[in-house]
Amino acid sequence: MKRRRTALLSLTALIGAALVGLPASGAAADEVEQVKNGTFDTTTAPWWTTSNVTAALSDGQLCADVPGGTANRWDAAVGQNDLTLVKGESYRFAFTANGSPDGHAVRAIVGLSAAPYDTYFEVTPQLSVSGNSYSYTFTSPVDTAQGQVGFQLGGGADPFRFCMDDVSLLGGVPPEVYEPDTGPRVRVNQVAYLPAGPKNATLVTSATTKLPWELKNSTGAVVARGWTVPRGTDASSGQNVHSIDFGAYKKQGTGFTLVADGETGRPFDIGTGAYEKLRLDAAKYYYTQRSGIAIRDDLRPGYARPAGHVDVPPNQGDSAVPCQPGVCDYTLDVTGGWYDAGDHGKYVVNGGISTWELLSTHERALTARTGQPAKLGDGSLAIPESGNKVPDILDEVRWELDFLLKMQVPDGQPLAGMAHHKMHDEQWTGLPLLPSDDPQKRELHPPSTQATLNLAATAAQAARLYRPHDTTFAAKALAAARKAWTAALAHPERYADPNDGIGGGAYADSDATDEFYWAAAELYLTTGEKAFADHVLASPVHTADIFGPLGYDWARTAAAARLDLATVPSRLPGRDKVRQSVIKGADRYLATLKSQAYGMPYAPADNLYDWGSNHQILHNAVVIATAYDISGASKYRDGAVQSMDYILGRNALNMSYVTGYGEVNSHNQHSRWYARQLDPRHPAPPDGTLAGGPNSSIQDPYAQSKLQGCVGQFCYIDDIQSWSTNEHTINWNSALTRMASFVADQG
Ligand code: 9MR
Repeated sequence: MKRRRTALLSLTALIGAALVGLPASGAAADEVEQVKNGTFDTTTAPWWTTSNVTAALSDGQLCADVPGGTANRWDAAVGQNDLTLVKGESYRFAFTANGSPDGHAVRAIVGLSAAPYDTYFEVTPQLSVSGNSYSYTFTSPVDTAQGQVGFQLGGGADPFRFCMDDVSLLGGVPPEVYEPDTGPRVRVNQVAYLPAGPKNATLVTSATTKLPWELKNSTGAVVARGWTVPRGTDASSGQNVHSIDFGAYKKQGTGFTLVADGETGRPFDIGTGAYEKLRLDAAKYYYTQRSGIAIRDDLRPGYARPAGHVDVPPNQGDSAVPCQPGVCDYTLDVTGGWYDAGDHGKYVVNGGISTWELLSTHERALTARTGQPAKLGDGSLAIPESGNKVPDILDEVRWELDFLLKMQVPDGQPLAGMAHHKMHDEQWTGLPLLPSDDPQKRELHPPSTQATLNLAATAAQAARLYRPHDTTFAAKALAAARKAWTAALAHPERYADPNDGIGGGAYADSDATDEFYWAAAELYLTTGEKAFADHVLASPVHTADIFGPLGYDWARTAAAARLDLATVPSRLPGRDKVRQSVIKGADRYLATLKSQAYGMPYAPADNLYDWGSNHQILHNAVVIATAYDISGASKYRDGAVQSMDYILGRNALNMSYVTGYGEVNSHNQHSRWYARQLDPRHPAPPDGTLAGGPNSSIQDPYAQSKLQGCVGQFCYIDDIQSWSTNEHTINWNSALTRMASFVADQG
């Protein structure tokens, strides 16, 4: 038994298993402990440390004082050498550890103790003061007698104390293979289909010829029947699938089920109500992301929390934030704004696309034939500003815009008018951690051309949309946008450092031509000035084919410009061609959607799902939806509406990626304050929170321990530790808000 498993798994270098909280192992006869003295009862021998680390026994653990100021993780370490590893053998690597103060990480490895110091297994958990147990399974890719277990502790600015106990490397354990529970093989939109809209489903089956299906209402009566269409092997999942089209059925109701091949799919509604609610929930997500303001329980029951990063200890506060050393000698008040995601960072680049997309949701409501501006109007979102006669969606976005404006370099400074790329903690912090409990120093990072142009674009767009409600703010925003534009022209190639990813994300981008195009477009649409039109028309991006397979995002912003130039009224020469280019892009996404047995407008090259693939699917749907707004052709409306099915459950994992929507849905998104999975005193993410979704690169250790070798749609796990597949962010929920709003408008 063991040999067979081992042979199978030697195909991959490592295979992961459960992490925290494994039951004590029922040791089989051939399980052999490789580590000597992992319990530290009387001595720390034979464990070694680097010379800068002092280790000693403390309460039956090994505790090490780790110095600050080292450059690399391995510059401060504790370890044990001379371990024997057998190729193809599966091992369980387990330990308990804690770190004080909170927020430090340990890189725990099993590797080679001599050059070239190969690493066979590694994981980098964040340590907490109270401590955690960790347990992983991996398969050794080599035979060696020079194996090492190492705990690398360096690379941080501040000293900390690290303690560990019960270190074990048990050989001969059966590898644990993660199998997601994907439920019934009939895959549907678990939320709702529109009565007059398309209704499609996917059946996973080994059958290669057509099968009968039945649609049942909530009483179990069959209300429609038909035949499946075999689609062969689906590349995005590796499954043999059929598709089902039950669009001829148009009656409203709840609790429908679809039955095929002896399986009953999860229940769903036919109606529009769910989308009206989703439009609101997706937009309400932003209030609880706010920094610098206490979240009120009367507005969000269960989500109240103190204001984050105001100047109340242990926060160092965002009202006088210095630059990283050597970057500037002033401080800025950068209070407010939204936290980016599950971290406490605030980034102009990602704030920009999110702001644009929410403002565009409002702008579309003003310009599109099916738009209904009152739906996100005053009083719709239960925010502190509700009742002030300004549309709530604009009030919410204003919270971020005010922050973006504060990130502009002040007059008199060398880079005046540019925007700092981002501000965040000096070091990564652990989970859970309320914004108000974050003790880290906060820093401004260098200004970048892209951030400056994000500011120019969104402030310019804001100027035209807030003008009817607040002329003073509109004028202030436009002045800031112009200033940013001028500064970007003067500094066209100041890019964020791709290695600046400690304590916050890098959001690095080495091409600003799309951001120049976007900012020029927004400035033109707001002012009508020829200089901006000239820049738009002269930009190579203006006529480039920008609607590629991945979809637009924070780094690729040309579509923001193109969609606005196509829909916001203007006298731009050649505007018809711009509109045609959107239709052409939509045709391509429609063709992709039709070719996919799961019916989504997404087929990335080599089936490599990108970080945040769910929002890219929604963004491709936005292009299709915009083609409908431009042309009125129903095929675009139907394509855009159908794209929601994938997000809401018609996918290989048979789950809705929106918290609170669908019978099985993502609800453990990576977050420092919606950390219910780690501590039930915290809430889960609020209803309407979108998970990032399948990400083929699985950058986080948790996903790596579970999903090695995953195919496309399977590269996702609903666990709080999986920050690369299961985070939530302001730029992903803006895509959801935009699409939920469109679909609700089609009711
Ligand atoms: O969404 C971002 C993705 O496109 C990048 O490849 C990745 C690495 O820079 O960062 C992602 O954004 C994260 C950001 O860096 C920090 N806050 C959370 C964001 C979502 O995971």
